[in-house]
Amino acid sequence: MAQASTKRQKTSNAARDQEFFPGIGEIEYNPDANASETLVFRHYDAHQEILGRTMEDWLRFSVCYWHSFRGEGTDPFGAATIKRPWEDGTNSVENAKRRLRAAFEFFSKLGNKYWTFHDRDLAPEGDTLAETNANLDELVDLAAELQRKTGVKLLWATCNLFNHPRYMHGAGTSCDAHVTAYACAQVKKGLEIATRLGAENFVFWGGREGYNSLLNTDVKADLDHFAAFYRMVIGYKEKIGFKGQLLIEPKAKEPTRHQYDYDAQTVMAFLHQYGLTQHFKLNIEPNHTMLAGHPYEHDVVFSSAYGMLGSIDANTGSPDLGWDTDQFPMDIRNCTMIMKTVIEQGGLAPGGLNFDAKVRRESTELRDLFISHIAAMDTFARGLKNATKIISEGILRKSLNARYVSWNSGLGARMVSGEATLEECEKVIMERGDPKPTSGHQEHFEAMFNHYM
Ligand code: XUL
Ligand code: CO
Repeated sequence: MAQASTKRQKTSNAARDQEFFPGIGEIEYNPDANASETLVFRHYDAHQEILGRTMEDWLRFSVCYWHSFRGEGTDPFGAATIKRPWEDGTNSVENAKRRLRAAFEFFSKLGNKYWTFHDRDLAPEGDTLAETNANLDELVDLAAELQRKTGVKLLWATCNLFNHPRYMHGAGTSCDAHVTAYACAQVKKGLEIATRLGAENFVFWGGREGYNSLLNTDVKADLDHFAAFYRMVIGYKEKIGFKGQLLIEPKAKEPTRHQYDYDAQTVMAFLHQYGLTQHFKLNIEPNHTMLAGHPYEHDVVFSSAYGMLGSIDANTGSPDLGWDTDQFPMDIRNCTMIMKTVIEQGGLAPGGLNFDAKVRRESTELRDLFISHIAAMDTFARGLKNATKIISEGILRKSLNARYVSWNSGLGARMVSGEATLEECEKVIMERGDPKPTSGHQEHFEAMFNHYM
């Protein structure tokens, strides 16, 4: 008996000390690194101050668990290409724990302060909800210990309400109330573990919330049920005192033909329609924004304009492909546009920039996992610096304000305040005649923007 427990002790000590990324140390900042040195930060200097805040505080980088620690390089046409050394081919709790230790070693070396996960990425699903919850508790215990040791915090947790066959018709919008009840039970546990781990947000991405055919779908019933689901969520959140921000993540299509959370404007209209606006903000993923047929930064700008931008899934897609590719954001122009909006709204906290991105299935080495994150962090750091210049110099803003100057006084101001009437407008037009044509100067704006790249 004593021997067995000593042996078990040795095994768990060995597991604790195992290094999963040998040969890679803490990633350093070196602005002088040459082009081929991709395991260093050239622009992201965590403690450098910009506009009275550190880069780390502006950017609030987070690594996502599902792509970086559960992703194996599968795609709709191909099998796994990536084999990680911590995987033993089983879906056991033991394997899940080893994987989590590997993840925290990665976070500590990379230097991100946050992580995100789905409940089902973290721990294997059991035969019953009780068994599943017990598995989750074991993993959450370890996550709490690793968070304490490393100082890495939970940006957000979410429930996977789309993968299991039970959710094939939807979760919060299923035609079967029993299924929605299951989703509610799962979210109850999700909110409990999020509370336990101090999550700063809790995300809802409605993977199966949508329709494939309007012939078998009552869209009004679905949306009423969705609102009822969210009301129960708010009730429990308040009951247990979960302090995090609730976030909804829009996506236009995939996996369903039409997703109810199509884009930022659709989600804001839904929340408004059902009186839920004050309880939620949005988690915007630009890759999804492009699937809705919008420019990269569109939903970030729209949600921010209405005070609803809560957090960002920092990734990009290939619009030429047209499906959800979850690539690492590497485009300096795009990241500048995002950071311009983030600075203008005074920051993202309690949200952050979560890399909901995966290495390409051909990028099979462990170092690729580091390089992708480092390069994306550097791209956002450049975006932050560029946006800071744009905002500090104020030249773009001045030109923008000039375009709208007619609304600041006279009839424009009276229309905004509600004092003006159609009759008054008619009278003014009769007196003054047609408006003079004005130039939009789009190319002038684009040239000014390029000056800062
Ligand atoms: C799916 C997606 C999700 C959410 C969390 O496209 O982005 O990973 O971010 O469920
Ligand atoms: Co996402």
